[in-house]
Amino acid sequence: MDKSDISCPFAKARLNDGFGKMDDQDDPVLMVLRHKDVRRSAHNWKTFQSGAKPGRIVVPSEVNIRDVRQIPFEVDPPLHGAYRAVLEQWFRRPLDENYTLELKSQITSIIDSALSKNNIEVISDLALVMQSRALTLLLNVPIEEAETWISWGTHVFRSEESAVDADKANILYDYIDDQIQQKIDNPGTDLYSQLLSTEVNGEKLTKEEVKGVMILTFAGGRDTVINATSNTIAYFADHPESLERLRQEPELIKYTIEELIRYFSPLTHMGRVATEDSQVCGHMVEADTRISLNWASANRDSSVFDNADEVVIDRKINPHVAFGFGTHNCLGATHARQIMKVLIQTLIDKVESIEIIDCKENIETLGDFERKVGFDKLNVKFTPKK
Ligand code: EMZ
Repeated sequence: MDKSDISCPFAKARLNDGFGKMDDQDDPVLMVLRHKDVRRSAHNWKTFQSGAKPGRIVVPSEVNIRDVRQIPFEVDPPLHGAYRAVLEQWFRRPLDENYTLELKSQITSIIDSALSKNNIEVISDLALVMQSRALTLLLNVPIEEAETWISWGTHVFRSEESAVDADKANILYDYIDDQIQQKIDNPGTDLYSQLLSTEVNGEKLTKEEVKGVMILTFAGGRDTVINATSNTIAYFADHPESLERLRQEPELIKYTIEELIRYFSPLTHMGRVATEDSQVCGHMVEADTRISLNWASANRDSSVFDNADEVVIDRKINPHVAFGFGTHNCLGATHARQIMKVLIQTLIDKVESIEIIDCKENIETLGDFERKVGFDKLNVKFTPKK
């Protein structure tokens, strides 16, 4: 087995039952495992809602550490669509030429610095730094702000002691409150100021709503982007032939990005709360209980993907659900894809090979299932292209 391999713990349950069960802080979750059922349940937002108590659709549940509703993630249609409509344009900025150029210069300097060292720990010294700096572009704030975010570590709610750490969450909330106040006093061209002047259904967004969007922007794209980029580096370490092939055929990069994201599925699953008694895959789901849409399992469903457990870098038909599915598909996906694209292009341009020196896997426990989502530590050595 290669170090970069990620096996799917749900294969048997997906085939046999179509669902898996787990407890989460005494609020059980029925995980929906098949691609078809995941898409169908995601589509059925009336029965499986996102607009439950803030924090409850996240697994592990964040109800004990968060009262603020994340927007638009924890809002159902039609209000969801109204929020989404005003946010879409801003979150498409990663496609602008200047944005891409700045991202390119950020990532180039990170890879240059990795190349100049004997070895580098990818999670803290590369992926976290890259995610934080890139986020300054998404927020349109000075790059220096990234230093503060880097000091928070790889997850804004999780710490070594706890999967939902209230003290840690409060650091983020206080920071965002403070930033919002600063932008009320001195508006600029950043995302906070933009949101503060935005109207939804004829009303200006409140401070609470702006905070809800900002918490999501900080939390949603944090460990997910870190996992996607660090797993990408591990993958190319194990598969120099893929790096070489992309050097020869760069037109394949767009397929490779989707395929890596399918294979890694950086976010294992996302919950919903049933508004009425119903059924999923022949299993009873009672009103006010939770299901989860298991993107990681759906993405390995062999009735949809040939060689589902392999990375096929030129896979052309790829209906993966790693960015979710339906109304709630990921708002940050454009930014995430752009980071992946620039990272891969930079590796192609500058790196001959990557060697994994040692690593520690990051394993999630979901009831009886254990899933590798990436690494806690990944020490590698980069060799420059001649
Ligand atoms: C939530 C979630 C969003 C949650 C797309 O995912 O990401 C998780 O990492 C956060 O903990 O609050 O933002």
